[in-house]
Amino acid sequence: MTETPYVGDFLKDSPRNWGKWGPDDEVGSLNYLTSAEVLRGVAEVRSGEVFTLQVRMGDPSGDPVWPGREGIQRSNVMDEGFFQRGEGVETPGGAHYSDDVATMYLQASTQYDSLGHVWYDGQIWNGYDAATTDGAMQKASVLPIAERGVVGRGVLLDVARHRGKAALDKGETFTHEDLLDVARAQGCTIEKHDVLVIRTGFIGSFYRQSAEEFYDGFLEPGLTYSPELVQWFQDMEIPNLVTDTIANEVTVEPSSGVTLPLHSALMRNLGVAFTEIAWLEDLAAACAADERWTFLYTAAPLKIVSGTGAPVNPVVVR
Ligand code: UVW
Repeated sequence: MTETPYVGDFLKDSPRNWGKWGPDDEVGSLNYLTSAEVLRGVAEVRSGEVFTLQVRMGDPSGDPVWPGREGIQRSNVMDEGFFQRGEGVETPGGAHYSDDVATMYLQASTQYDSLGHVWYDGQIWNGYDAATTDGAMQKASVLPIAERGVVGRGVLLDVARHRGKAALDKGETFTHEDLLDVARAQGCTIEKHDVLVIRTGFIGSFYRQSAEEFYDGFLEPGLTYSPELVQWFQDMEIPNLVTDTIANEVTVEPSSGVTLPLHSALMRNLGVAFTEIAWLEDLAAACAADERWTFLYTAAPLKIVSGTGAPVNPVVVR
């Protein structure tokens, strides 16, 4: 059996955008989303329909998360019962209120990863020392992405629908060539600087089965690494990859056995922003109904200082 290569060797000739936007950059390929790109997105709005792309947080039936993480733990620490028992602090005027406390993995819902979330060879995005992640991310945290916001032209590529499936199978892969085929079949084009929104149906399938079935032999479907795919992202200057999977790519790259190499090749090396666990079922149904697959994409993760990532509820207007 051949050994799985070290990711740094596997990606040794992979392109990088380090330094392209200066030595202090922390938002990477989001720099492609200039004001002109915002207006290109706005020009796609036709019907005024609005779609929110976050999954529910704290759903009693469970939240889809990477194995080993947990969904949000929300608990109520103030409610009418406190006031009835005389434990609530009454205020002049007598209005009562409720309070919740929550604990969560910042990657445990629809989220933006910080550009420094994944690394190898002791360096994160833009060449910052990986030691800057110790304790709290001093560089390339989610905060600069949150403060900037993400607005541009989005294009939905419905790979599941194209393959005639409610959801792709575990471990099922596709390439950038497949995305071009999907776009052709949908009658739309992927343009330079588009926010790529890719539907696999996988997160939708989480809500139709038991957690045991969903996590059994955990192997998400998704984009799979090739040097050509990485070069295509580089040539197309893609700012943001959004998918309805937990990790935006096939869990294990089948030919090498490397886990999640696109996190390194696209996020760490090119500075492509990753948005994961997106809810795309409603948007995809609307796009299929009137065969319009492009829209205004807007998003801003929470401004969590030093965050490795942050929850987000992207808003699409079409
Ligand atoms: C991992 O870090 C494993 O994945 P994600 O990008 O989904 O947080």
